[in-house]
Amino acid sequence: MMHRRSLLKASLATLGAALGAGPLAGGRTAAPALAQAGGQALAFPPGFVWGVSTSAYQVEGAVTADGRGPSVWDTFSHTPGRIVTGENGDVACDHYHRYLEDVGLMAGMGLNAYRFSIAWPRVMPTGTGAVNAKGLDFYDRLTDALLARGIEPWACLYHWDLPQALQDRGGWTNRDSAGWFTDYALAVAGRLGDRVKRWAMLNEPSVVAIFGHGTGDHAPGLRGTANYFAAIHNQNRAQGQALAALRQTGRTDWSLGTVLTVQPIKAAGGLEANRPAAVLWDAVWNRSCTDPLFLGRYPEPLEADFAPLTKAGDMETIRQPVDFLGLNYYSRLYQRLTTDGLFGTGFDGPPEGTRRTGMGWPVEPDGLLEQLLELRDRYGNPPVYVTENGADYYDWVGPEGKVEDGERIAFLRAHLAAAHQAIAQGANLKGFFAWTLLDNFEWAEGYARHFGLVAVDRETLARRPKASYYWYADTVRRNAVAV
Ligand code: GCO
Repeated sequence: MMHRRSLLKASLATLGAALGAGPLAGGRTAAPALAQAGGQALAFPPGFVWGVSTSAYQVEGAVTADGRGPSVWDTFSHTPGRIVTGENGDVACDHYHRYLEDVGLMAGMGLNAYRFSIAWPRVMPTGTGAVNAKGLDFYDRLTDALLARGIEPWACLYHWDLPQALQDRGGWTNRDSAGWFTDYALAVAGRLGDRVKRWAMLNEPSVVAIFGHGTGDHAPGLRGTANYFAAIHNQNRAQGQALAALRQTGRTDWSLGTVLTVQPIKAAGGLEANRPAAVLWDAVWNRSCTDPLFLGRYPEPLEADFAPLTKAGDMETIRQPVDFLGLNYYSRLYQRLTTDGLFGTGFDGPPEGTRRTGMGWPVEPDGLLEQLLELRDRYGNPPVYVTENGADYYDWVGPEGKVEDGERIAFLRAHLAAAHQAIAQGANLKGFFAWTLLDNFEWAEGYARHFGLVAVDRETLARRPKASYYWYADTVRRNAVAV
């Protein structure tokens, strides 16, 4: 590990010098000269969408402002022992008050899209019933600010911050949740839909089900497979019901989709003995969401478990046409058999020699290619946007006070090259959103993890663009990645 770090540090100095990252001079950034290692630039198709993604609880802060109600993440992060660092999202990046500066940072990169999430507890403080107009006003202001800078708003309706009042009624384990979500979705789209055209229903329902309801590592901290199955099925139903309801409004200028985490799952150590663990985990993590949405059925290993939860008409509700699929890709997942895992399987490491991010996640850009081709082949090649890809690294501050995050640049460059290759092989990939704009509240890890293109000083909340910010701006400007 030490060895790898120091090697990278050396190569960083070279890269940093080549980048010559300059200060952010209001408005669009003057693109620094890019290192042309091989001198080759991989061009993306015209109209390729370039953006960044964030989520409400991770950046907004202002958790009691303008009538916002508590969410499960407020409760969870304020429960001792739940967050590794003992921190919470009360302040986060204060994006709620600093959104104009943040939109300026995005404009400085020349982005044409911003994926953010809407906090349900701002819009409906207790989850159902009357709309809190002041809460929606924030997204109204944000939308207008984005459009004024030529950035298309991509709104995700749910990124994990369920109103606590709904959790008190069973949350996603309650079948009524599909109706609650649909009413909320209609209220939001009704207010913003004259300007927001891109709507994603959920973010990573399988992660909510696995870590929030199965292992208890995320809010609301429930455990056990029964909670997992209920949370998957009801989120799938909520997603389908809301998609259908939004479509029934007859708005033809809306593009409706959802965001899933889909990662290739492999048997740890390449061992035959671990193959059943990989097959099962593929069903638990990926296919419990993708198969019902695109194929109208649950994956074979879990069919019998979902059967008692599935009422007449459910699968028709869940199987909805989508105008796009948002793919969040980070790395392959390696699974082994173990007696103490949620499903008798557990996470294992990648093959020896695989590089890792600060978070310990494998760096596997070829896994993105593999995943995009699987979506092409298994699900009829739907229009896909990579809605999250990025990495946590320890950020070096160079001699001139610049954040020299060459590892993040290398990570993104390699993944964009893989994305380019996937398009060349016929994958229907239409855009890429880096995770993420700002260093932010990384769930159970608190603020210890840094995925941002922009650093945020935890004392002053001052924003400082990293080298990756300037590199991404240059990539966006060229509509091509230099490799
Ligand atoms: C997720 C979420 C993001 C995370 C990011 C890094 O995938 O977990 O969508 O909110 O912060 O993925 O872990």
